[in-house]
Amino acid sequence: MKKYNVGLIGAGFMAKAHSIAYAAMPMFFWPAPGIPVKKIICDLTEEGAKDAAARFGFENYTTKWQEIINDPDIDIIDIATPNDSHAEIAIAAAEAGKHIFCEKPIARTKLEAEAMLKAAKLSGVVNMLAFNYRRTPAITLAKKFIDEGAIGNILTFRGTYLQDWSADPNVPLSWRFQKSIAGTGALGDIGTHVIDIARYLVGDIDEVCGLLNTYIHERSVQNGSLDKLGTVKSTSETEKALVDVDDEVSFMVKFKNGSTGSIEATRNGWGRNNYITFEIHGDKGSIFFNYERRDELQVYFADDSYDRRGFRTIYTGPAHPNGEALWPIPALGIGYTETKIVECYDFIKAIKDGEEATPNFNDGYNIELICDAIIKSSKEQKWVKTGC
Ligand code: SOE
Repeated sequence: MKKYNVGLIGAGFMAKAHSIAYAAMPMFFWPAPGIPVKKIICDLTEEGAKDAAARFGFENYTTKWQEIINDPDIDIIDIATPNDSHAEIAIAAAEAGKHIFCEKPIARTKLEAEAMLKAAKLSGVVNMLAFNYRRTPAITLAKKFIDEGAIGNILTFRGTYLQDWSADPNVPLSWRFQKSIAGTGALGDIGTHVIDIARYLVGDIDEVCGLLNTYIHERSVQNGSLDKLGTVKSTSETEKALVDVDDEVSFMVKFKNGSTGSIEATRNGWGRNNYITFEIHGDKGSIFFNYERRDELQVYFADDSYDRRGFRTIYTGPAHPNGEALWPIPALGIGYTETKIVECYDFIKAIKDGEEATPNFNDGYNIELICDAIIKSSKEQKWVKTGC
């Protein structure tokens, strides 16, 4: 079985998720399409990198990501750093002929995304973005039902991604609140996950009409670069700085196929944790999903006899997408980790088969076009074509 040497750049929350996936993927998918080998990890400081290597199971560590790119033994570059370094690392990786797995959103701007797409196309390396939620078996099942025509032609998509980790003004200013590092706020960080799901299930987006809001305009500067996602609070004495990204975004969409919809994302929605939901209405039925109950898919088929009509709950298990590889009993429990393991399998399989992975840099670029159009629409208060 072929081995693929991984160089992971970044050592935070996402590095943890990716490391688990590299280790666990062959335990779930056997025979595996290949065995990822955790070769080297990079963090900003010697201490951080050494610690990350020990914790996440890497053979080696460095503080210079360029060393990993230049290492001929490395097959895969995994980018799990904040958004401002995605473009530079990904372009260097593509030029060195390495396959690339990159955290979402692809970059800070459409220009950066375009450059990444161009570099990846030129080199022909497999490239993939970590929009993992579409790998939740219930969402993949929704896609299967839609493709089979089980709910007919799609009329509307209503999606949300609501979190509350930044609702408290005492949550300090991490990189996620800074335009120079993150590009945008809730829009790029979590709104893009729903855009990815909408594109996956319904199709590409032609036009948007959006509104961005920032509610907390300044926060205390965070100690250290690691994002603590609301788990630490600042004291009143700490130095304050401006938040220059959105806390919340809502927008209406017109899909290219004529369907319509709406999407909302916030990190300030008290009481909501990882509230990714969508309701899709077709002309023959409906589908509803809530990530906080991610083993379940709610479906309504209008073809059912009149006295039996109603939403029913399907608990995903062995009969459903990737079910045989995951757990043998429905509702045993799908988690964030399982979505990352399926994602890892699809990525390694694409490399082995010499095929395109999805979602890839082209998808990421199109999502950036959509984000750009939402920002323009919010500024100019009008519908804007995405150019996708
Ligand atoms: C923070 O909002 C965050 O960590 C996102 O960046 C991730 O993409 C999401 O999956 C969980 O929340």
